[in-house]
Amino acid sequence: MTSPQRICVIDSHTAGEPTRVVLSGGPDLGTGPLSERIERFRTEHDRFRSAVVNEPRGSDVLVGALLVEPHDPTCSLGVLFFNNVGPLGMCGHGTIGLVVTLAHLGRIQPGDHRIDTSVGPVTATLHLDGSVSVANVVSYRSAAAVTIQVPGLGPIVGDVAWGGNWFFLTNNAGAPVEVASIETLTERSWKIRQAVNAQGYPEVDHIELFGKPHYGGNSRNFVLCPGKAYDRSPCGTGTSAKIACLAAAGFLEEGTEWIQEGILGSSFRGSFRWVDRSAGTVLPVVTGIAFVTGEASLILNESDPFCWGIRAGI
Ligand code: PYC
Repeated sequence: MTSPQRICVIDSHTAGEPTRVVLSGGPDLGTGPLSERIERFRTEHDRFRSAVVNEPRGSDVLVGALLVEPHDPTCSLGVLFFNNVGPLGMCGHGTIGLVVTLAHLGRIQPGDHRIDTSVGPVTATLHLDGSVSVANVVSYRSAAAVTIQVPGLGPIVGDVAWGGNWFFLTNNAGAPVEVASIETLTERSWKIRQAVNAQGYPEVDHIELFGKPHYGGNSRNFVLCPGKAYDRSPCGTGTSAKIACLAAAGFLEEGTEWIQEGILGSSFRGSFRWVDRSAGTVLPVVTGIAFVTGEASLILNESDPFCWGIRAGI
């Protein structure tokens, strides 16, 4: 019998959305760009992903963050994000959680930290008050006001945008964007996602619905993630995609703050600067707070029938 594998993790939540940082015990993905290493992770180590984030050790909502050596020479660390169904591109809440985790461990100090990800480097700033700002990857709206015919719902108009992940964003939430509607919003978003994918946008794996803010923000969102879990936070990449759409539509000026509330009422503060105004590309900066919730060793015992997590499929 082989001895169990131990994986050292730190858990946190960012505006309610959990992150599990894998400090050690992860697979050796070799060297090279993180875009290549995430493919190796996807094809050769999927059971590790599932073991870390899925039940019985995790849950559908948990996002994993595997610390790796950076490839980009300007970065001091690298991270690969993943969730209950596969790898993620960037992850805003996860980056904030990672920075707070590393500060908790005494590994980083307030200031700027360049972090390599599978979709490009980002800059995270740990502020003296413990909040974290993430200057995300270049973001943009790729399609404006497209009409999607959603079976059972009818036509839904929305934008398609990149904010480190691909989003379809619509104001047509169909129900109040509040906790009591979570089930309805989930089912609606899932139908929209399937229709969006079938009608010309196979890359979209996050759906973002907007409604009225409750706590003085500019907007409130509901974000459905690729594995059908809703984001408890306002979603960092979703806020970036929203800002890119607002900028492209001329509804938000460079440097002006946008407060994005999430479904639980927690919020991220965002703003942007133009990268190329004529191309509609922006650099969004998203600020939020995270709290460490646990330090643990995960134990992977091959004789456990659920050693590699429960992958129920959706
Ligand atoms: O904060 O970018 C984010 C995110 C993506 C998926 C879950 N959270």
